[in-house]
This record gives sequence, structure tokens and C-alpha cells, in this order.
Amino acid sequence: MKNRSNKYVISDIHGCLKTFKSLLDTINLRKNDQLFILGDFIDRGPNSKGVIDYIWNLLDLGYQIKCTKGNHDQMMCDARFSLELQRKWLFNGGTTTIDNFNADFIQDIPPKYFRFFEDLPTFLEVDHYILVHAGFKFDMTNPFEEFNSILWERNWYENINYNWLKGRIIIHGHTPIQRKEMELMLREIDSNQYMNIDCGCVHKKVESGLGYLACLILNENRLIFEKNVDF
Ligand SMILES: [Mn+2]
Repeated sequence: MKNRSNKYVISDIHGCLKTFKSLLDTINLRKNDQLFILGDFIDRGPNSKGVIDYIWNLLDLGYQIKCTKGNHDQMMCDARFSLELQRKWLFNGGTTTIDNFNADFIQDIPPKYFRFFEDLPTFLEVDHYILVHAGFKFDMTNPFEEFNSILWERNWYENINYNWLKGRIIIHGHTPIQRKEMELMLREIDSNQYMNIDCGCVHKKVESGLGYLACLILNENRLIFEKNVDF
């Protein structure tokens, strides 16, 4: 029996709609819960369009979902503006996304999908957590303003400015890590003040510890792993 509201964080769904849905079943998401999704909704997986449609459907039904933007979501938006950027996106998994939309060209994708991504914040602050897709560059006066790092940064733990961070904990995705490593990271979350929740859902190699959609329950400091069921 679940009698209080939970705060769930997931990331990097990458078009894996079936896995996303089965995770929501597993956690038994309710309308008084809050679900935070940290970007990279699309690309590589089989149903990118379906992931966005399903999130809209849940929002229409009154579920509380807040999202941040990922580099793939930004790449799709940028792909409209030059052939070079389009090539970059297609090379990074955009071809499957174009197919999902039954589109021959990016211009055939309905504008509302681009608008959804464009309107997403780059980070969220929830309680003493900072939720972000990739990470931060800490040699900036204000890391919140370094848009490119927020979407793309990797290997930034050694550069954390704990004076700036104060008591806050950064929750992020973007860089797939193995399930075991994630479980270890959770044990250190309070001293490290960071936590990676990307278990490489779309990289279905469960034997090497990837291929899970991970979900962090913020208020319980607990992880749930949903095995990829999309392919
Ligand atoms: Mn990413």
C-alpha cells in the first residue's frame, strides 16, 4: 500500500516507450506523485514519437510530470537549421526518430514536438536536488548559464565546486553506467553530492549491466531498475 506521494526521477528513455510504460506500472505512478524526466526522450530506440505522445497523454490525465532538456532533444530542434546539424542529428540516432514520425524530412515533423523541446527548462531545482541532463562546468561564475555543458558535459565530478553547490545534490543522466556502479554511487550520494541515473536503457546489454531504465525515488533514496522490453 502506498499512502504518501513519491518523487521519481528517470532519464534517457531514448524512444523506449514499452520500457517507460512498464516502469510506470512497476512504480504504480499516481496523480499525487511527481515524475521528473531528465531529457533524451528520443533517438536510437523504436518509438520516440510515442514517448512524447504518452507524456502528453499523462499530463492531460492530470499526472504531475516535469522534464528537462537533453542533448538529443536539442539536436532534433537544431537539425532544422542547417544540413550539417541535420547530419549530426541523423548520425546520432535521428534516423530512427524520423522514421517514427513517418516523415521523409525533418520539416514533416509537426511543430508541436519542436515546441515541446524548446520550452523545456535546462535544469530543475527540487528540494535540495538539482536535476539536469548531463552536468555542469564549474569554472563558470554561474554554472546554470553554461547551456552547452548542461546538455553535453561528461566526467565533471572532479571539478565540482562544492562552495557553489552548498548542500545540494546533482541528479543527472546522459552517460550510461552499469547497474552495479549506480547502486554503489547511491550509497555515496550524500558525501559525493552527485548521482547518475542513466543505466543505458537503449543500450540493451544487460549482461554488461546496461539495458535498464533506472528510476530514483528521491524521498526514499532508492533505485528501481526496469529491464528494457522494447527490443
Ligand atoms: Mn544525452
